[in-house]
Amino acid sequence: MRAYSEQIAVGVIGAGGMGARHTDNLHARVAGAKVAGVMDPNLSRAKEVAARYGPATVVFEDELALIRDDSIDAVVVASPADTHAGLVMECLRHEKRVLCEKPLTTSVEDARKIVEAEVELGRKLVQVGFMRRYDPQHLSVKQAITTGAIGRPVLFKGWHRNLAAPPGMTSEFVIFSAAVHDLDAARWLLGQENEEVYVRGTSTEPRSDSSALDMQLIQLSLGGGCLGTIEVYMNAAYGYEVGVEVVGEEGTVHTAPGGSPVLRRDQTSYQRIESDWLERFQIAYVIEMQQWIEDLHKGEPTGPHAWDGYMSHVAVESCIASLRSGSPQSLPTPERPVLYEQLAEVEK
Ligand code: ISE
Repeated sequence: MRAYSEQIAVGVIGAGGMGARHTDNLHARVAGAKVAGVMDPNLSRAKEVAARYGPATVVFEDELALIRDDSIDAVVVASPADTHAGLVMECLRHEKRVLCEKPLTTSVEDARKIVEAEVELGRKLVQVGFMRRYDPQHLSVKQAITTGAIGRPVLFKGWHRNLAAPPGMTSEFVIFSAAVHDLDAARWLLGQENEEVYVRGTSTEPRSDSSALDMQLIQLSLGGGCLGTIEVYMNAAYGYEVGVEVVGEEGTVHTAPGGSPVLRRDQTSYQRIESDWLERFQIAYVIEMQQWIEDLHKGEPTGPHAWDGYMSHVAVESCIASLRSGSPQSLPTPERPVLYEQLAEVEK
């Protein structure tokens, strides 16, 4: 395994909104690392982002060249979802640690191959960008559950709203790109696996510019007798909002709405609502990156691992099957390799 110097040299693939957010955080808000390389198929965009960090940041024209380059210690993958599997596998071939944005892959088979490759290596090199696991509000909810403050959890309720759907959004995209976060949050917060899903959707057409099902409701059954609902609405129009409530036998815990101050005036209360995930989860992205870098200095990453990425995709695939068939779907129960002992290792 590579020995890192004081500053881990990170190469970032993808210089769009998410990639640039990670490079900015690495450069300005995270200790123990530097942005050593940036790659984006849009070369001028890559150059523009790299220029923020000075001449020592190399612009790569090829993502495989970045992964293979000896000067790059670890990789962040923030490119489009369908490129993730190939890039993560290449990192594993070169035994480089990789923080891959969600979803880990776009198929269960590819996620399984990543798990098998790690098991073969006998080490966890992959972390998946489920940033909610680092969000202080979600962590407080998790703490209330694990300390027993609400008693045995019986119901998970998640809501997830986007200001406006991206162009070309499909009904499947809503599940694999958006609901994947909520499916992971349910199993992580409750410490239970998703067992059955039932998904229905509706389209806000003609208000929305496509007939894709931009509002979807997922009903869940989890191990341990817990039920759940997840609402994903891609064209909510008023802002970006993510929230969760867990109802227990002795109480309930939920995230609070927004982090902005509440202004009260003229018998009215005002609070700004964030516009997107970059704004809502900025603190979570910084903590996620800082923790990942600290973990790399110490040893193995402690965040959501390849098995979590795989299990989230198992749930995604079952949700897509349910949406298409109109009936509930039971999730398969693959055996967890010993490499991934705990259901959820991020307790911080
Ligand atoms: C987007 O792709 C993300 O990754 C965000 O985290 C998620 O909240 C949003 O719904 C997705 O569209």
